[in-house]
Amino acid sequence: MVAQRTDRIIVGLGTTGLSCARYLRAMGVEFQVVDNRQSPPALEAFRQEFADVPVTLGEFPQALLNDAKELIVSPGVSIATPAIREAEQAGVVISGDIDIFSRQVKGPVVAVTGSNGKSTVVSLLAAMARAAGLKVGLGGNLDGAEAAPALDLLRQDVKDLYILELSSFQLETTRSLNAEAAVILNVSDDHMDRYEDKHAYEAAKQRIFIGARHIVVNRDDASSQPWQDATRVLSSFGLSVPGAGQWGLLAEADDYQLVRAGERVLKASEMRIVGRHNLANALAALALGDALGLPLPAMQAALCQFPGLPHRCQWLRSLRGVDYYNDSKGTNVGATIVAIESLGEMLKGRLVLIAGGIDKEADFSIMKPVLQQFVKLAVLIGRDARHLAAAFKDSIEVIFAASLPEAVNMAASRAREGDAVLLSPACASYDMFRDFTHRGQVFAQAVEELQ
Ligand code: UMA
Ligand code: ADP
Repeated sequence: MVAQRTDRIIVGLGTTGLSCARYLRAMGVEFQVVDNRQSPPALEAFRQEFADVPVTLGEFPQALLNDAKELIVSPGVSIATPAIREAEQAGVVISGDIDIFSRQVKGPVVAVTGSNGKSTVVSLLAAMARAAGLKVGLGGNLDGAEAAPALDLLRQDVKDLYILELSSFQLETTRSLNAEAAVILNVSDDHMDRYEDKHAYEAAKQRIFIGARHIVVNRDDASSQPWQDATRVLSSFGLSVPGAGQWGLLAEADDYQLVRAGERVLKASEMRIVGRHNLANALAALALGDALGLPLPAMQAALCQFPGLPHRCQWLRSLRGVDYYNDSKGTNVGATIVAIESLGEMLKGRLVLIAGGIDKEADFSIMKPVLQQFVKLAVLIGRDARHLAAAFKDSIEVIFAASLPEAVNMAASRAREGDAVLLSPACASYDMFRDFTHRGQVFAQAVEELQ
């Protein structure tokens, strides 16, 4: 089908592109689709549902883009892509699914971004809101059976509350958001292959505060502060003793108390999720829930019951005194450092780390202290294994595996009673797997098959 000009063009035919198409069709709006890959993942599903809509694959058709009124750009496509920039300079509006969502949504929205902990915090907050009897729409960047791309949520019944996990990529194209409550949980290096520098990455994250009514900040991370409108900061969380109206921790004998100012809320040992990072995540969810007016008993009940998410420091199995953990969602250096620290502190022995994949131009040298303290061996896989090896080899022993199952076998043969094997790649998965979920599944299967 020859593509004639249309006002709206969806750029990218993955999960987001498909959700945009379904939404625009439901609204009776005409559109067409472009993707610079030859076989994008949602192509087959799209052709079945939208046989009448033109799809242009391969190099972006510049004239068609320049002639449109609006490009709805998927998060995987940078707005700095020359073809998108040129269309913008020709006067075309650049938007994205979150931008459309925020203009059309009928209920309050909570928006959560950050380098790590987003999925855990939005899932916890959703559990809290549901425990309080609210109907919740949960989605955005979040993956998994419980989540939906943002625009799919608008094709369901109206909800009492919408909770969105947002990536910096999604925020790039978001011009208005107007969240009831918004937070940048933390910032550490990620996606340095996509951004010119850390400032550009942080600037994308700052867009979460556009029009926000309550801003929650992390006292332990200056990057979570808004660059503008500091007067709208209403509450904070952190791993220190909190001031009035703030959330934090009190150290007790062998435990921690999660507290709001002087008021005790919950003991850390009452929660099923473990590690200092999860204390921060629980406090962030409490601060957001509080900003929304959720009752404390519902929030406490949800915190006690929340089992944690799969692929995040998930315990799989114990074999001959060795525990196996799946942290496939550890896709950047910051997440992997946290996984090593929180498991390393609990262990009698040491960790065998399985890492590697697409390095996103990260700086692995900052892992040196935790590697030296907790890790005895790294088994490296994937496209950029040698980059990781160059940074690791002065601290610990490094070996290479050709596949993840081979890495599991090598790790199992080297781990001794009291040690643990941890998959926390510090890298993206797309060189060897469909996504981090697929990588976690392959790991779990290989661990299951160990004799
Ligand atoms: N791509 C092209 N050409 C195109 C369009 C896409 O090469 O024309 C490539 C991108 O560079 C990318 C891949 O295709 O590598 C996927 O891009 P996409 O925009 O089509 O992605 P979706 O399938 O729509 O999934 C996106 C999020 N993925 C990314 O931002 C890469 C999903 O988050 C999210 O669940 C989904 O939208 C629904 O909102 C996943 C993710 O990995 C979990 N996110 C990153 C992260 O958390 O670190 C940001
Ligand atoms: P995200 O959605 O931002 O990727 P997740 O909640 O899925 O975050 O957690 C991914 C991984 O990041 C976890 O397995 C853990 O290793 C690490 N992590 C989780 N919470 C935090 C935090 N608050 N600070 C640093 N690292 C964290």
